Amino acid sequence: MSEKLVNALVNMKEAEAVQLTKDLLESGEDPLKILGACQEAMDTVGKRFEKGEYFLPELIMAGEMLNQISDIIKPKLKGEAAAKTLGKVIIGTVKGDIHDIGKDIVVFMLDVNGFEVVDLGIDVPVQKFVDTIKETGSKVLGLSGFLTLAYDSMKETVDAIKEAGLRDGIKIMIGGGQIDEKVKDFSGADAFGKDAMDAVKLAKGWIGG
Ligand code: B12
Repeated sequence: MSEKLVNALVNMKEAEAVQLTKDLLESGEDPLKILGACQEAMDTVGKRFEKGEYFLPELIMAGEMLNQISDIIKPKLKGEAAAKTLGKVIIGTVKGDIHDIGKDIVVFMLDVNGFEVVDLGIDVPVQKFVDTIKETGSKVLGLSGFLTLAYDSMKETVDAIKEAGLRDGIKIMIGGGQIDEKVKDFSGADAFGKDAMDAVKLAKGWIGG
């Protein structure tokens, strides 16, 4: 059935995609697997966009469908700790990039797993990250990005944190669409996470006891 969901998303069948998500959840499917199917579908949508088969309206439509689906899924993503006891995590989509659906899922998962999340939103200037680390004393930073230009913004952010003398006190994880281990090495971050659960695992490994 998740194959059907992938097809509905790729073919912009909004009502069908929403219904299939509800059916999958009702039949007991793991919500994280449904998110995985969404990621797979978005890869195909992105490729069609690159090839000139899809245009901006399809990207926008894909974003809208994803937002609806994540709203349906979120209540099913249960966390282990309700109290925000594990520590603070700062997160934001880096300068020049406005993609936030993946980041918002990461924020949600960190939150339900017991972290206090400081979400700086999208297109976050380098200095804003530096200032927020100083203000909050947070020990973990998450950088999200989807565009190729986000690689440079991530590196600039990590460099600015170093220059401000804050690098030793903070662990930095990166993630989002096309981000991988190579971008981690290029940017100087500590770790790359492929999905929201990775973000939780990394943060727990660093400050979660
Ligand atoms: C939907 C979408 C949009 C929507 C975004 C809506 C929104 N509010 O976010 C809109 C229409 C606004 C959009 C705009 C653009 N987009 Co766009 N978009 C996409 C698309 C199809 C899906 C992205 C998405 O939401 N994925 C679904 C989420 C749930 O999955 P995920 O992102 O992978 O998230 C998970 C993990 O990555 C991880 N994660 C995410 N963040 C973090 C952070 C940390 C710390 C960790 C550990 C993990 C982690 O956890 C998440 C949950 O499990 C992608 C294609 C793709 N394959 O990603 C193109 C894509 C990213 N866009 C692309 C482009 C080109 C654009 C535009 C430039 C188009 C234009 N001409 O204007 C603009 C950019 C505007 C800007 N300055 O940012 C290109 C980028 C190409 C490139 N090399 O740079 C892509 C790859 C499409 C393509 N193949 O060409 N886009």
